[in-house]
Amino acid sequence: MVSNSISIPLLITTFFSTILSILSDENNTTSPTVIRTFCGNNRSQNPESFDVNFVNTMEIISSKIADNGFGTAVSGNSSSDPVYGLGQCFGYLSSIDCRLCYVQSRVKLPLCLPATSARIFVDGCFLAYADYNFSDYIADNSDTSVCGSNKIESNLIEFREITSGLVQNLSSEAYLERNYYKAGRVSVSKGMEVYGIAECWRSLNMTGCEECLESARKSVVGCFPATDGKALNTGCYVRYSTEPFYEGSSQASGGSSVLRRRLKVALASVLASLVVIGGAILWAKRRASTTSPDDMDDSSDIIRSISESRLSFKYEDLRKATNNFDQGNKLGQGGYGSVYKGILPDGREIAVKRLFFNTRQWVDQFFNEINLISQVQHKNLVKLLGCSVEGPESLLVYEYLRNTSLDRFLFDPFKKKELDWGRRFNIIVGTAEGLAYLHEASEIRIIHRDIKSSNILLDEGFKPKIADFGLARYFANDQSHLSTGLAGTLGYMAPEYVVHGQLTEKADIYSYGILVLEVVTGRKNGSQTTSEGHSLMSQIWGHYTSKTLTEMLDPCLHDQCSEELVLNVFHVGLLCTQASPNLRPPMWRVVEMLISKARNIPLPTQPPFINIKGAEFRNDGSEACHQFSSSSKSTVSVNQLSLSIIRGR
Ligand SMILES: *[C@@H]1O[C@H](CO)[C@@H](O)[C@H](O)[C@H]1NC(C)=O
Ligand SMILES: *[C@@H]1O[C@H](CO)[C@@H](O)[C@H](O)[C@H]1NC(C)=O
Ligand SMILES: *[C@@H]1O[C@H](CO)[C@@H](O)[C@H](O)[C@H]1NC(C)=O
Ligand SMILES: *[C@@H]1O[C@H](CO)[C@@H](O)[C@H](O)[C@H]1NC(C)=O
Ligand SMILES: *[C@@H]1O[C@H](CO)[C@@H](O)[C@H](O)[C@H]1NC(C)=O
Ligand SMILES: *[C@@H]1O[C@H](CO)[C@@H](O)[C@H](O)[C@H]1NC(C)=O
Ligand SMILES: *[C@@H]1O[C@H](CO)[C@@H](O)[C@H](O)[C@H]1NC(C)=O
Ligand SMILES: CC(=O)N[C@H]1CO[C@H](CO)[C@@H](O)[C@@H]1O
Repeated sequence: MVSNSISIPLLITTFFSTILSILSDENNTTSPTVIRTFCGNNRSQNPESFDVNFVNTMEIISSKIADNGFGTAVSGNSSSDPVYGLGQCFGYLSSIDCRLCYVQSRVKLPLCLPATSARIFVDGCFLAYADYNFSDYIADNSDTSVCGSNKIESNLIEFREITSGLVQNLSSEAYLERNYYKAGRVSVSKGMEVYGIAECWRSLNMTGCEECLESARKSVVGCFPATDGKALNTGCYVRYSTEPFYEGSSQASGGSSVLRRRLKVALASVLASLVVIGGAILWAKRRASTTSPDDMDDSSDIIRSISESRLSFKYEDLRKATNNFDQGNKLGQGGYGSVYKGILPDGREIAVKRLFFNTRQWVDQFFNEINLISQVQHKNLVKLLGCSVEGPESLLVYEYLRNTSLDRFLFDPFKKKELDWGRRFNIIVGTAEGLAYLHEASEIRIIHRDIKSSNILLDEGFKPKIADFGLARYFANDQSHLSTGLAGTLGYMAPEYVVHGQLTEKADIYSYGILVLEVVTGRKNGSQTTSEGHSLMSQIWGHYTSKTLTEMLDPCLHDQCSEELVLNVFHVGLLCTQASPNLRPPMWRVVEMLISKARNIPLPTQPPFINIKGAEFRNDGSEACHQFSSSSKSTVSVNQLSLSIIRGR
């Protein structure tokens, strides 16, 4: 159910996005293509802090690149997994295209994690990170060239001579340019033009740039007689092509199919503008509001129409509300971005999430998603108040909860005393209710994917509210968020999800089970192993089989509740973490088991897992997340219970 005031802008938005995709690409793929990704061979020793630094570095680069098409950054320090980064758009991109290209590279690059270094060449930009300062590096042994598969069929000798002349000229001139960028074209024969560019990263000095280009030139001419060649070097990029690949290159190339295409596109955009203007007028009339018809570019139009919705916040307001995203206001870091506390001019307290991914590219779909999620409301779900898409980055606005998150209490030796049995039980039940609602009762079926103690927020009365739900749907196609955001939460992930990528509600139920056991034992899974090296889960299972489960109860809770109740909760936790997804009860049943007085709950029959070689798997963690199908080292078979599972922190 969408009200009128929203549906019309959305309509326009959808329409516009269709037009935009036609404009930008004939086959409806708006993302620039990835030329090649190079992942380093070394793995990070400490993936969690490495990932955080990675994200911070990318956040800095994102803002620098938006300003001037180039940026370097470093986060962390030498003793704590520093991450250096460098990003640059090629000289021919407009600033909007540059951001789109950056987004594409930013989304794809984390697939290399936990490698300690990686770089990616996208058609239009470059992005790299490493655990050392590489900003003046010009070469390494992975430098290579990528040649097109089409070959020149006639005038081969002229082509060779003239194209190598062009490449020679460009690469010997680019380093003298202010921005180390030079583009040019020559005519080989009638009807055949060759276009080329040469460009260095701006962090190099002049001699470095000259050297790099010289080596790139040698490598790219090795592509002859391919019609397209690209040299991908550590410090620079050289390309030639018979296609006009850079902007501005096609204007003079008369008579070609390109020109005709441009014409068609121009016609389409005129038509589109007419329709949009018509739509806008209609909409403006309905809303009886005045919208200034200033000339903005296409994406601003989408954004403007969204800005009018009730869910929309002004970027500027949110920036002010959070005191310019002051570190002191930072509440934490979630799967999709960092969260800051803010106070609106009217005194309302809010939590503002800065998304890792700049969603400008998919702004319309994204907004649609926000619209849907904002309709999913339940007392145990954090309320989404709206978003901001018009500024330099995408922000989400949530209600603010006073008492931060469950982990801050549960794993703090002093604060955990505030969580008496009654509060803990309410948290367990409330979380189950919220999750049951997400799985079954909301209009859209939502699998949370990231249930863990830091995603359970607490209000003043210590009532639990689940945070961070819904977005996973939107980012579902991008496994990359797994490696950035979830790396630290692998301890909660169901074996079938980690290993086979099978994502159903059952994976949430597993995570919920881990959460329940953490809440009653007051221990974090994996953080406290006994001298014999037993994990929390195997300890619990051991006590369950020898009927001494109450010994695992958090000492703070002794004498606060009946043994029967405690055992009931333990059993629910164990039922939910059984290795076979089919044996885990659905959430509505969990709620029933927890609150019914009948206590006729089945007994867990299967241990959570048998931890054979947890340590070995650990380093493979984030890789396993996005390479589900690949045969990874681990030998896992859920049914045979011969599991080796990722260790928690
Ligand atoms: C889009 O077009 C490019 C070349 O024009 C092609 O390589 C690519 O496979 C196409 N993508 C899809 C999804 O069709
Ligand atoms: C990988 O680690 C080895 C040994 O620590 C080091 O010598 C090498 O330079 C590293 N390689 C990269 C690409 O970081
Ligand atoms: C560097 O990291 C160490 C260990 O995490 C920390 O104690 C120290 O304060 C950091 N130094 C700086 C300058 O950030
Ligand atoms: C990285 O190295 C370059 C050149 O040596 C230097 O200018 C730059 O400041 C260094 N960056 C950092 C973050 O140390
Ligand atoms: C390269 O530069 C030289 C000198 O400016 C010029 O004569 C020649 O035509 C150029 N070659 C190409 C292919 O642009
Ligand atoms: C330029 O950078 C290179 C490394 O890429 C370095 O070896 C050289 O000393 C630098 N030259 C100057 C003049 O700074
Ligand atoms: C819990 O901790 C143990 C030991 O640290 C580990 O083997 C297990 O994979 C962790 N995660 C889960 C989901 O139990
Ligand atoms: C850490 C924190 O903010 N704790 C607060 C949780 O809520 C209770 C009740 O409002 C406060 O007394 C605590 O200070």
